[in-house]
Amino acid sequence: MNSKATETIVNALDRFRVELPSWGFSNTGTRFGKFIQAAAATTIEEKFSDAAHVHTLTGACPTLALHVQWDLPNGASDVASVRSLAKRFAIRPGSINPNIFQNQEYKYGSLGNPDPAIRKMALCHILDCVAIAEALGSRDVSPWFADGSNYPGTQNIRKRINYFEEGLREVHAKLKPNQRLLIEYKPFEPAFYHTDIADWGMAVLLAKHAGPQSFVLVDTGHHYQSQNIEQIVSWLLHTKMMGGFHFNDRRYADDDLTLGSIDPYQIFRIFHEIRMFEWETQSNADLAYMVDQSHNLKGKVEAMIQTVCTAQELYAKASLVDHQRLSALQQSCSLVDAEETLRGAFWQDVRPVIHDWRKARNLPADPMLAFRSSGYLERITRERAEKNRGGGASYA
Ligand code: RM4
Ligand code: MN
Ligand code: MN
Repeated sequence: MNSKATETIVNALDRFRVELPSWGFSNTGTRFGKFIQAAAATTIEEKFSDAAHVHTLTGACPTLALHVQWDLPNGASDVASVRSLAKRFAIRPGSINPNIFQNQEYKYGSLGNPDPAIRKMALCHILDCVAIAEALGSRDVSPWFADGSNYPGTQNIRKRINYFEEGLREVHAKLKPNQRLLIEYKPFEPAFYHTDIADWGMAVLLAKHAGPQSFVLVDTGHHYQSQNIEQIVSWLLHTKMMGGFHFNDRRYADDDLTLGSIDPYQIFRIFHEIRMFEWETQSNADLAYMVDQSHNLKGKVEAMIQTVCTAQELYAKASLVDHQRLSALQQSCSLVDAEETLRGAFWQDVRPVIHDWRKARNLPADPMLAFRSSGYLERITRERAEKNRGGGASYA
């Protein structure tokens, strides 16, 4: 690789940060049950510890996304202890995720529920999350709504749009100037007939209605098969509505598999559209890159290290695209050469440069190898095995 390409990758990696999800370290399951891992994190302290370990090895994940009900079960009264954990493990709290899907009350929805008392309950919880985010210095509040229905005719879709418009507007009104509301969409699961925020168009309209600090969150697993996600990303960038990502991979539905395990070219294409946008506009897209994965079979920490390394590789590859050249080829409709310019970057082996970048930043050249020889897994397995035998009371 020539020195210009090396420099491009180094600059890209110096910038690239990806947030880890606290729930990616805990025992999560499928709708058929959970497989328990002896080393899984069951406390917020253990989640911080695991995330810090991944950050120490990769240098790319300084923040940890928190799910309020799982990580701060006592709400605002847990803020002080989260702050001290953040300090102790040198990991900042990242996006704050309300939980408006797990309580029994939310059987027929949260902000979209026909019952005003339940809508109010959901709103109060999200507002608590806004306050928690502020207290923790987190910029993004990112609710995901499981709201929807399973059977045709059973809910008034338009009434529910109104409820969402009202509720999200009230949430927006409570944001501090530096905060953002990221609205995530998902076309299926747990609701299987309609979900209230099914796609990026609905998310954009709701975000616009809520106010200027609302943006869309794209979870790569939340699309129908064969949907062109990078086109959605391009639209969101163009309309300044792109807020951030939940990265994962999928083969069928919201599988939450490790990033790039099924279709690395898909993630590369997303990164490419972002890099190309930044090159054309000479601006920083300012997106929250976050992981949202559930590791049922792979070891939790290993899966996360693998994910972060894959994200770095694909981001580095996307940074290698010759934008000037590609732009000219697109303009002249030189199809094969344009496509080869993109594909050529994808097929570059960026790993040697990434190894050197790591060494230059005092990071282990091979984070997975370093993890396996660190003794960390053996230690947490010893310390946590007993607790994990019970399976844990909470979902994550
Ligand atoms: C949902 C969605 C949310 C995540 C939950 C656990 O499918 O992706 O972002 O918080 O799963
Ligand atoms: Mn998600
Ligand atoms: Mn999901």
